[in-house]
Amino acid sequence: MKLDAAFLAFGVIRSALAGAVIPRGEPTPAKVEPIEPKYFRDLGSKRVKITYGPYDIPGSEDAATDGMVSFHDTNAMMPCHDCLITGFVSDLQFLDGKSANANKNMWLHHTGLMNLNRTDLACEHWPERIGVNGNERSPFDFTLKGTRKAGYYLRKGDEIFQTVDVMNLSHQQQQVILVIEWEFIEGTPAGFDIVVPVWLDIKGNCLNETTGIKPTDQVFTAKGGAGWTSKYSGDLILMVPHIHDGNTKQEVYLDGQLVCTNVPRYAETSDFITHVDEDGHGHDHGASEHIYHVSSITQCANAAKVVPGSRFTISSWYDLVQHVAMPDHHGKPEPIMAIEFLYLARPQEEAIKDILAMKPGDLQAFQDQVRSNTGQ
Ligand SMILES: [Cu+2]
Repeated sequence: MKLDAAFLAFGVIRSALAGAVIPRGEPTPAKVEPIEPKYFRDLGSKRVKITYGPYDIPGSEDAATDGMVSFHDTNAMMPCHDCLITGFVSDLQFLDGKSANANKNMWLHHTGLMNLNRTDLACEHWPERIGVNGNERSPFDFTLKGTRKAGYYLRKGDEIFQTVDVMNLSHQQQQVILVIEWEFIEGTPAGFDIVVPVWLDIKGNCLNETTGIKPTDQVFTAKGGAGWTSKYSGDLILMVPHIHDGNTKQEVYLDGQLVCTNVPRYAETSDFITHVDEDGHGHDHGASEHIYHVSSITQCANAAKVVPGSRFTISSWYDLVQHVAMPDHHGKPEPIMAIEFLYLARPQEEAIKDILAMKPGDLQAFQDQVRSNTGQ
C-alpha cells in the first residue's frame, strides 16, 4: 500500500520488530487540514488537524505482537515551525473518523512527543519530553481557553519524535489513525511567554528510581523521591497528569505544600467501557463483565509562582480493588504510572536564549531506560 511505503521511506518503525535509529530527513508525510482556531483569532491564530498513520494493529492473538504495537517516528509532521504551539488534543480513530476506544477493543496505550533538538529539564541528557498521553486523551491548552498568552516555541529545523502505542484487544486486525488538532500562532508574538515542559514522575527524573510498589499491591500510595527542582522563575500555568486505570487521586507539592490535586473520572461515556465477551480479551477480569476505564482526569491551571530552588514532588493513590487495572498484552496488570507534566511559562526573551543554547538530546539513552523499566 502506498502510504506504508512512504512510512518506510521516511522512517516510521515498529519498535516491536526493530529498534534501529532511523536517519532523519523531511517530516513523515501526513494529512494536514486547516480548521477554525479557537483562541487569539485577533492575533492571527491558526488551527490544523493532522492525521498520523494509518497504523495496522494485528489481532490480540498475533504471535509476534499480541496486538500491541509501538510506532516511532523520529520526524513527525508539525503544524508549523518558528511559531508558538498554543495547544493540542489527540484522538485515536478508525479510518472513517469514528473514535477507536475500549468499547471497540482499541486502546490508545500511550502517545508522546519529544523535541530531539533540545534537552530535557528533568533528565538533562535526554531530548525534551513535551507531553505524554494515554487513552484518556487529555487536551493540552497553554492559553487556558484564551486567558493566558503562552505557547511552546517550535524552531525552524526542530525534529519531533512521536511515539504511538496502540493495543488491539480484538482477534481481528484493525486499522487506526491518530488525529491531533494543533493550534498555533506564527512567529513569536509580543506579550507571549514561552512554555517549558517538565516531566515529574514517581519513578524519578530519569525514570530510574524504584517506587517500592510490588506487582501484587492492590491499594497503595506511590510517592516520588527527590522530585524536581527548578533553576528558573516563571508561572506554573498548567499541570497535566497521566495515570493508569486504578488511580483514584494524584497530588503535586511545591516545597511540601499541596499545589495540585488531580482526580480521574471513569467511563463518562460508553466509549470507555470494555465489554468482555467472546471477541474480547479472554482473561478473567474479576466480578464484572464490563470494565470501566479512565475517561478523563482533572488538570490544574495557574497553580503557582516558581522561583529558582522551587522543588516539586508527587504522590499518587491507586485502588485496584475499586478499579480493575488495565491488562497488558500478556493479560497481566499494566505497571502503574504516575506522571505530572508541569508547564512553566517563562519570559520570552530569556527562555528563547536558553533554548537556542541547547544541544540535541540523547534519544537512545531515553529509549534504553524506558525499555529496561519493565516493572513498577
Ligand atoms: Cu501510561
